[in-house]
Amino acid sequence: MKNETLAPFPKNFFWGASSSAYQVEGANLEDGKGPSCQDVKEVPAGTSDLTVCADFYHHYKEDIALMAEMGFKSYRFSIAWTRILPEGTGEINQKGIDFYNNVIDECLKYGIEPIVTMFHFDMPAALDKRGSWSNPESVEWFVNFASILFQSFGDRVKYWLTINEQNMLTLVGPVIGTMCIPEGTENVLKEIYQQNHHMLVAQAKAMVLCHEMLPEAKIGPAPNISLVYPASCKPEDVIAAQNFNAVRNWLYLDMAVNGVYNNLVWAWLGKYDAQPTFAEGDKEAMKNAHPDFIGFNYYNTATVAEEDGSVAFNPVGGDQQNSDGLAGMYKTVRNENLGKTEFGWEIDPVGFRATIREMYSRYRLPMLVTENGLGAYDTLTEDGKVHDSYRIHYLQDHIHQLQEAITDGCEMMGYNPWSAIDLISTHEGMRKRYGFIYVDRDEFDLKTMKRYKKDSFEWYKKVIATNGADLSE
Ligand code: BGP
Repeated sequence: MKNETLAPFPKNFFWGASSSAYQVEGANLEDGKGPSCQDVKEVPAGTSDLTVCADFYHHYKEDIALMAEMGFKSYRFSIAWTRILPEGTGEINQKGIDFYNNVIDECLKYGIEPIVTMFHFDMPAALDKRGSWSNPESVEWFVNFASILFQSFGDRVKYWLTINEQNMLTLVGPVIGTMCIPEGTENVLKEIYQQNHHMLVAQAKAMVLCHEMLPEAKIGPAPNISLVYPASCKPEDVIAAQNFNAVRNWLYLDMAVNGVYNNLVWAWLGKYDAQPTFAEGDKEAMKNAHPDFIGFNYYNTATVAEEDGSVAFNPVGGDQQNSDGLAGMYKTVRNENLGKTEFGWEIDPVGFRATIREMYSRYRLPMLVTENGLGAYDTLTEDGKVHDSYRIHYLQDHIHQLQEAITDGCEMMGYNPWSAIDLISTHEGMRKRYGFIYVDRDEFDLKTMKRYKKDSFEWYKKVIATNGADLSE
């Protein structure tokens, strides 16, 4: 469909940006916070640990003021479970509640809508010791945490996201540092999908609870959705693309929205005796949950071909955007039509439009972009500038395709790219920067921690001021 003219962005569109607690806050064991899996994991060689990050914990006023200067309408951030409940369950840490009260109030002071992710990759270490998501009790742990959040912040937080990138926790947990498989597990695939099942039930129950406790609030999932292309029009490649689409994308949204397991995934798990076990009431719980919108992260598409027997059986290989393939299901191939970031992720703005169109036609719910962005090496010049035109170009192209998708009839609530401010990457340290705001620190040298406005900061300010009408540099 060629659009001669583009529909304007909706009024009250949530222009903003994202972050997550464990990647931005620092102060990882301060003021009573307990350790999460991120604090106890072995970080990849040559990358910073997560003790200081961007030190948002001590700089939040200054940082939110900068977001306000850009004109943010929304700020999507996560709440660290272990700041609220240091052990994951039990005693509440009042200082943790105070911190997020301050962050929320600071946002509201500037008319910035807080969009809160309840869980972003940071399982309490104390709960990891009790089996993490493998333990059926994890459903209640999460629901208890959710009820504390709704109780404490629900008077001011109207938009909630349940679990960030549950699909990546399941598909590539080891690279993010989140996978906790109990010792002696024989069927690892089954264990992974049992964990996934517990997360799905926990999410469903949290959505129902949110609607009960906060009738005015809206809640949705936040998976990482990348449309999967077939490498060619060879029918076997199309089947492979359907396989990966099911395993990577639709499993999560079919369940969140319709309360059913994706049939392709269910059949695939059956081959390995890996279908999850349902506890009593799970089926009803999943059916009862109804998200108000779909939050999703988009970085690029994937392209796959028929699996020719060359892919090893490894259900957790690769990273969020580069899959190692799945034995018997698909083989990952390079899409020669697309460029790549400096960190090896393909760049596909048109795929953003295609992904949105596909999702909207499948689920018919309003959608909120909760991440998108370019990880790059940025350089601070001697006069305190960061000339990140490469980031501006990436964002321009994606926002343009977002507008195409809106013109195509897709209902979009907002755009919150990754990330508001530089922070630590999931597995590539501080050097992989995404922010509009530069933080003066290196991988290991904390330097001044001063904030600088990148060129993209001024550009995004203009985009927001014109409600997306002026994307020019
Ligand atoms: C998403 C995660 C974020 C973030 C982003 C960029 O998968 O939700 O936490 O880190 O990807 O990824 P990376 O840091 O690996 O570049």
